Amino acid sequence: MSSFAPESKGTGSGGSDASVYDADDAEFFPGVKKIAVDPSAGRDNTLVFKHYNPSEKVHGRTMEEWLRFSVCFWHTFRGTGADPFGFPTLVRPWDDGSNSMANARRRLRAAFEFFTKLGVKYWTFHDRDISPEGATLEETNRNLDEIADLALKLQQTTGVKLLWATSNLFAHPRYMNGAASSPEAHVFAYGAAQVKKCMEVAKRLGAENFVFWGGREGYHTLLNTDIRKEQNHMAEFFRMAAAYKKKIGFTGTLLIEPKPKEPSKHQYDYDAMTVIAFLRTYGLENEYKLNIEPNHTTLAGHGFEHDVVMSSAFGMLGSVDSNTGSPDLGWDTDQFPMDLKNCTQIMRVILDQGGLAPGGLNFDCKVRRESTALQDMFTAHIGAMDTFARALKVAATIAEEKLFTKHIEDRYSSYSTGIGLKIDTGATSFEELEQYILAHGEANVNSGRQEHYESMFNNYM
Ligand code: XUL
Ligand code: CO
Repeated sequence: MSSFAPESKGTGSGGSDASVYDADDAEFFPGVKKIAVDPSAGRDNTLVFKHYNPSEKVHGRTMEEWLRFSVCFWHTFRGTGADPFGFPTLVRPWDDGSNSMANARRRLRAAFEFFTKLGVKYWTFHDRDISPEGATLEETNRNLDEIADLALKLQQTTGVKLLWATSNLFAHPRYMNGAASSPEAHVFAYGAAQVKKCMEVAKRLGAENFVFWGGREGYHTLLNTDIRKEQNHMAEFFRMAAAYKKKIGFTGTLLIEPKPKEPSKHQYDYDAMTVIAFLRTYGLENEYKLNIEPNHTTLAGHGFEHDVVMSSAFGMLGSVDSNTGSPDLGWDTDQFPMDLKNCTQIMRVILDQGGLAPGGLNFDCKVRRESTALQDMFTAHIGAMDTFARALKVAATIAEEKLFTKHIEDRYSSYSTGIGLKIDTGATSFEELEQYILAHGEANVNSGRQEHYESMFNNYM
């Protein structure tokens, strides 16, 4: 099972001899074959799929079609385990820690070997994660083009596709006060130039979506901030991005990813309903959908599935950054989703809306800084994929049995006839409703039966 030695010891194996991985036939995960499907494997074998079988049909489609898993490059191939209190712990043998193009190439080749062995069909990246920023925009763009050439080649040879690309508009010091919401026009222009290039690269790589996460689009103090001006500028930025998409014939869906805080104290794209209201305020609701990340949803004080449910209800769910926070910590821990009930709630929504394509389930997750072995990268993804495969099956049973549908229909049945139907179809008035109450008197309110619904949900687990 564990053929990863000596890397499986974890820290300390990276660095100086990274160049051995420059050879064309270099193997980054020696000894790991394509992860197998083996439901009968022992419970302590966490390096096989026990539930996820890509070609297995559930509810009319294959698991692969429903789940559309994607690995994110930034956590899995750029994550170092560094935190505000400690140095990097995740030292990968092919990564010499430098900003060189050679290192960027090695990381990318390692990533595609990982995607292939894991058996996912999609990946996602930030422009600055895959290729280093240069001294000028020209140099930066040249670096990105060169790495994109390699990415295209690797995509073609492996069949792995790009779920989405995004621009990192938050790490460089120029973006410390925001990008599209920066108080300085020069910074706004820099962000626009960066997104323009990234969208061109996304198009070249056949990206099915393009994401905007407003890393520092928000404020730290209202004392120095003109919030209406900043949001007007953000809307202008989004308007230009949509126009440029059409101009170059990029067909991917544009997605905005809500998050309430971190790194800014308050971020403008607070949660799903805030973003939907923003898009409608500025007439952009037909150009964008949402990329929902449950850890962001819980940071906003909502339940895990809340924003997935809300955005889907309004026809705005585009994709999911499927991760989780730690229920007992109040920050963005980006953990792998391993909770069957939570994942079932997400899959119920995806089934109900008929799928997530062209979006997918992107693992915007990082292994813990203490999970230092190379096999932890595999185990983490396999565990989350298996959880979602089980969740898909449970959600399919719930959908097929229609018990929840029937119970909810019953709960709202008073809107199917008489005065209820008139309310439901917008065919009545305050005067008529007053007459109704004068004729019928007090309402007889039914039990909400929350515990009944919770027990019913438990019965499916
Ligand atoms: C940050 C986050 C980002 C976006 C892409 O919390 O989720 O990684 O998904 O920029
Ligand atoms: Co995310």
